[in-house]
Amino acid sequence: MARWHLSIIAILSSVGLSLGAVGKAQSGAAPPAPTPLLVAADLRPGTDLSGPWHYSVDPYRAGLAGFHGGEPNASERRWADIDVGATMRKGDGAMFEFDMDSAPITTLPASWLTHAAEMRYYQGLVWYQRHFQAALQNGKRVFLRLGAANYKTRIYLNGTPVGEHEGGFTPFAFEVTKLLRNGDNQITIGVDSAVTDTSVPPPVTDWENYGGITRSIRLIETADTYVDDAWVRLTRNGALAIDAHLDGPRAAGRSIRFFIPALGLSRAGTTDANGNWRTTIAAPRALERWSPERPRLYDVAIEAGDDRWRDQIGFRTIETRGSEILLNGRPIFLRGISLHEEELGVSPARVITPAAARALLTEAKHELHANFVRLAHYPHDETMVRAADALGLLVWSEVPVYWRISWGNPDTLATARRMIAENILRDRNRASIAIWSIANETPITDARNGFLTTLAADVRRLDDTRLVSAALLTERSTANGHPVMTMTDPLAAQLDVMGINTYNGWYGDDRLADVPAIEWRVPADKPLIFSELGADAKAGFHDARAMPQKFSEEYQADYYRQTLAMAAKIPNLRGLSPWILKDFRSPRRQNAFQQGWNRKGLMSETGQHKLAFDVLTGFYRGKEDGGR
Ligand code: GCB
Repeated sequence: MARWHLSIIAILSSVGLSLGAVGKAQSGAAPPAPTPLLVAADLRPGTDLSGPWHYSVDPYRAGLAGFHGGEPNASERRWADIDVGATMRKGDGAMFEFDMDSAPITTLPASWLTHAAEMRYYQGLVWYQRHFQAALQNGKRVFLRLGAANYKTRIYLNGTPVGEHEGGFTPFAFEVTKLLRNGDNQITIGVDSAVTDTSVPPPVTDWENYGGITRSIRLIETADTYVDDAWVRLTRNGALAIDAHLDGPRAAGRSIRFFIPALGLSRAGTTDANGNWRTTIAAPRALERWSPERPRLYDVAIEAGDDRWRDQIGFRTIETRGSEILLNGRPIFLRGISLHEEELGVSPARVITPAAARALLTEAKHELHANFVRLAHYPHDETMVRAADALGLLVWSEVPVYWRISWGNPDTLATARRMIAENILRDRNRASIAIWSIANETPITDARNGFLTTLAADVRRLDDTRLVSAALLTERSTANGHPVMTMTDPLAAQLDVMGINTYNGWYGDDRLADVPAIEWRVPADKPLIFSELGADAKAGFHDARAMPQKFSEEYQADYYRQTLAMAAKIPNLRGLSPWILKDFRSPRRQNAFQQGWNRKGLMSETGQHKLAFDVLTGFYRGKEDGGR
């Protein structure tokens, strides 16, 4: 905990120093200190609370406040530790407007979208409840950890509030050691999917707002003093650097030991007064570096007293030199594809099991010959990032700072800062993550520049081993009869890699044949990535004419051919992450081809390849072995 506070203070005190070329960073309200981090919690022993849960909709949020405001009426408190049926049967006049024990049952984790037909378009508050058994043990601590719940979450254990969290895509944990009962326990979770003008993301997006508990729900058991945070990485100068933070009554002055058994590596030390330990070790000669071709992961452990923290970590460096991106010191072209967090199938509910993650990423890696994925537009399930580590795919990770954010609102800034911190602290041990992106298609204003300058500074402070990027907007003009796309965003000065989304030939009336001649004016001294390009096609819809219509597979395939020809002419283009691997739900897309889906996938929602899939595969095969 202490370490977290230190880093937040460091971030805040940096604000005055981070006045970059684009203007003044905003300080805003301090991001609330996150609850325990429990880094690599997914590998710690615990009790899985996924499975059957009761659920109850609460469209008027009566469980949170009375209808005149103030405290909620006793008859509405879904989290009360009470047997509603038995209490009413007593006949003493007690009455409730809910009964969680007789409410419908669903299986978690999953968005409520598929709980029942009437839940498909529900946005608002839903209460979940279940019981579980616990056996208390002296000297142990227990944390309740959710991988993510969208968007605002309130947790109660045995009738007592445990904590709240805002943000739909990052993990959070609360200690429940003192609230647990030996034997039966009742847990209630209220999740409100409503996003507002001040949330991150804002309400208008191009994806489905999957409300509910979409990721793991676990009780995690640790020793009384345990490794709450650990960061193990290869620095750009070739050393292994280890930071660890202990939490608990014996965190200070504690013996601690770091191991990589496969390398015969072991280093001992002692934590400082705040429970922190930091060391660097010259990288052993035998260390095999992680790369997409050889995604070598090592079992890594840290021991402190009774606690043993473990993770599987790959070691590599990523940096830029001029307009090059260097992986392990060698130039790389990022052969990418974008993905939403949505499993294959006709009715996805954002259930990313290891098998679902592998199914998606295997298409990218082995069918498309990609070495890079853009996990859009928010941090994906940790399962997805672990699968990228194991399969050998570099990752662009981002926060949903998208389109119309309330740039001037200090609470929105605080939310975004906390979200990016939760994302980085969860994932900075993942070799696959190469780029942290701070924003997508955000119009330039002073307020926005300040907001994003603050985020960029936060990222660099939390992780100095990766690249910072954002998907930037461009302006269009005409010169010598052909279109010119110019990027003048001052934020580019803060970034290591410039991202640009391009849709010429899809949005607007450019003819596909004219796309290759489009001229790009972007700073040449940094790497550029086309972070999106794409066109819709309905799988199976064909148009064999010389000029096929939009939404046909032929149009999409030709769009790819012409856009790739355009891209090939840009000297500092160092990668692509076309939009997108698979068709995804988007309620704003309602024409006859779309019917609620964004059809820019190279595959349909069930995995049927469209013609454009092979076009991009051909381009990527030509780029393998460093080809440009
Ligand atoms: C974009 C957005 C992405 C959309 C895509 C589209 O530029 O970043 O979220 O889904 O375009 O399909 O229009």
